[in-house]
Amino acid sequence: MKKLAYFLLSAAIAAACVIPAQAADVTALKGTPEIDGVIDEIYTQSGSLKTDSSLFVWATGDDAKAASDATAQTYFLYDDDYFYFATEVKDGTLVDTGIINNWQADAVEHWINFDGVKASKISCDAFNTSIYGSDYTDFDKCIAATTQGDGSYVVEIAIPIGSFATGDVVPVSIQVNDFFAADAASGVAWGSQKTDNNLTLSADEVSYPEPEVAEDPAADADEPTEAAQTSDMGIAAAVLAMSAAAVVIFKKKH
Ligand SMILES: [Ca+2]
Ligand SMILES: [Ca+2]
Repeated sequence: MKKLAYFLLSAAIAAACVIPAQAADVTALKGTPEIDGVIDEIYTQSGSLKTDSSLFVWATGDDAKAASDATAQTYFLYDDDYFYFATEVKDGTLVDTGIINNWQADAVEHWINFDGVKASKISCDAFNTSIYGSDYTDFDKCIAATTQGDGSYVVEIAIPIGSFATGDVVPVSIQVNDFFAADAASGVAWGSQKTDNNLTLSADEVSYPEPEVAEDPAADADEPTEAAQTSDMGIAAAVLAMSAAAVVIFKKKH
C-alpha cells in the first residue's frame, strides 16, 4: 500500500508540473511608443514579462545551457493599429551572426496566436538585420528598431494588431535566442513558443510624459523680423572677431 501511495503522490506531483510554469496573465495598456530601440517611459507603466533560464526551449552544441547568461524583460503596449513589444535582453555574448539559416542569431522571437489555431513567430535579431519567422505573412508591415549596449540589447517592434481590439485576450509568448560566436555553432533558447501567456488589451491608456520644452508659438509670431536679422548680424560679427583673434594667435606663434 505504501508503494501505491508513493506512486499516486508522484503521479500527482508530475501532473501538477505539467501546468506550464511560464503561463502568466499580463496587461497591455493603450499607448503609442516611438520605434527607436529605446524603452519609452510609457512601456514601464504597462505590463511586462520576464524570460530567463527557468524556461528552457532548446539548446544546440555542448554545454550551451551552462554557457548562457541571457535574461530578458519584455514590455507590452498596443493601439488601434499595432502591438508593441520592447524587450531588453542581457546577453554577455552578444554576436552578429547575420541570422544563419533564418533563425540562428541573438534574437527575440514574438509568438502570437492570431487565429486560435496556430501561433505565428515574428522574430528580430539584436542588430535588426531583418524581421523573419514562420506561419506569418505580414513581415513587411512590421516595424522594428534595435540598440546595442555593453552586454545587452533592445529589440522594439510594432506588429499589426490584426482583428484584436480593446478587451481582447491575446495568446502570446516570448523566446530569447542566445548564441556565443558568429558561426552560431552553439546556442540556447529560453522562454516559450506555446503562446501560453494571456495578454489582456486594457481600456486604460498610458500617461504621456510632459514635453521637456514648452514653446509658445504666439510669442514667436510676434517677434519682429528686424530683431532676428540684428541677432544674426551679431553672431556673424562675433564669428568674424573670433576668426581675427585666431589669426592673431597664429601669427604670434610663428
Ligand atoms: Ca522606443
Ligand atoms: Ca549571445
